Amino acid sequence: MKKNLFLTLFLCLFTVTALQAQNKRSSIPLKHGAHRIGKRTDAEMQRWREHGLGQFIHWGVYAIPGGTWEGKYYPGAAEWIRSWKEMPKDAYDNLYKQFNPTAFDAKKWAKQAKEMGANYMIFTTKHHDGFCLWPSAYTDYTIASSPYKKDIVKQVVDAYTNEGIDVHLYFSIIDWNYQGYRSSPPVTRQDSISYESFKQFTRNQLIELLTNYPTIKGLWFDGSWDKAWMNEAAWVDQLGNELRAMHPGLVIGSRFRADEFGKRHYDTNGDLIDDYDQTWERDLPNSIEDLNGSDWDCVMTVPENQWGYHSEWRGYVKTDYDLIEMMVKAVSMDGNFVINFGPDGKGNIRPEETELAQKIGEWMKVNKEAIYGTHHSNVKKQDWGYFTQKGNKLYLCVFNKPINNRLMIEIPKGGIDLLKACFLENNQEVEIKSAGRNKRNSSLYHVVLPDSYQVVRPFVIVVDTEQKGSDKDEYQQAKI
Ligand code: H79
Repeated sequence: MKKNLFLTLFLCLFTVTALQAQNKRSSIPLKHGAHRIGKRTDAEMQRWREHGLGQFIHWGVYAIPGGTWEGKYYPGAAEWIRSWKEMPKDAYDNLYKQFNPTAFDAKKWAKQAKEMGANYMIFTTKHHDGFCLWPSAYTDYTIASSPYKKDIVKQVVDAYTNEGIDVHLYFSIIDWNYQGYRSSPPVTRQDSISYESFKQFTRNQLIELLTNYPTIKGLWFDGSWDKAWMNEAAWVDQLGNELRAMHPGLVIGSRFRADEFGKRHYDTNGDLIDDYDQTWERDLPNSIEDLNGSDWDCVMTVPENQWGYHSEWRGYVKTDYDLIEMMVKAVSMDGNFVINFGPDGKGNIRPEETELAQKIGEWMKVNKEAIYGTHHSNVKKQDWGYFTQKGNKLYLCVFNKPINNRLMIEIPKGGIDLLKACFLENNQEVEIKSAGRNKRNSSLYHVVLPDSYQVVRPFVIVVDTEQKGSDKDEYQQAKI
């Protein structure tokens, strides 16, 4: 008996240690966790993956106060002003009566986004305040009740789609306007009835959006951290299935639902929920290892933390340089980068954002080949910048020009041959010189910049490469 117990204990310990040695995760059967291990492989997702650069637009009635109320400055994010103690809720909830954005021109916005180089955009159909920018049949708190009246979502979807920019719709689960909305799980019977009506309302609105705007490519959810919502894992999962069935190819990130144990983004077994990792808000990973092999995007504000229009940006405001570097860094780790814009209450995109869009667009005009459809390169990162890659082309995106004008590249034994290097900006060829081998038997090369080269902005060198003949198979394997 004792012997058996020892044997059992030993076997348990052995199994746990063996699993740990293999770094295996737990595998609890989940009904509402990830429904797929690994990336989606369909054409719609591949298209999303290749976007590189996107635009976010936060627009709603919060653009009217623009982060101030009766001369007082709201230091939080402008779209959150309703939650500020200085802002009477009643005053906020009547702002829609003044919402009349006479300068709104969706075509102008879309043209500017196109010129910036955005391949997709995300538009706030409804933020936490609950105000709908489309004429929803399920509430009166919509654009149809404002003096403006016209469907804003439709104009945005059509204008961007006509420019060849894919549209994704932002939708907040939090809804401060809907009477039945609860952030905490219902306790009383009355709460349960209210929350059921909120769930139906949410479902109706999502079906309405997919019905009204069939050309959209995805839904970008927010506010799904409410405990009440997280408690509804089975119902939300079913809703997701329903939406996907209605709209094949629909892209939904990891911020829509929790699993049955309340785990968000990555389920109890550590697997990504839904199509891409949506945790990278105002934050970038440092290395590809931080990403668990997931698709992902990063959504970034221009000032520190303002999404909706704030009339007075305080603190550091990112420059075109900062945003271009973040975009390249994201793409070098297989992510998309999305820059947020917050138009004002009249529908104008503020001059600072217009200028950024123009400057980023100028850079993209010259260097977009290094961004669109490119991916992470296995070539080891160097301090001068970031590598991206597409087929046999390796892109050296240079942000820190070395003072010796030599860009180091390290190629492991059996890797690729570097054939030819050129500036993307003018096709001018640059020399590639061998710099010997290092201790690990990797080949070192220097791409030698002309002494006369004056850096005025980040630049890209494209290197044509070829797999080494005898080692082709080995390299292919290394790539996987
Ligand atoms: O629309 C923009 C913001 O208004 C919205 N998301 C972006 C895209 C946003 N809402 N809240 N936040 C961003 C940050 C709030 C974070 C918190 Fe929480 C919610 C802190 C506590 C509750 C999520 C859940 C983070 C920690 C727990």
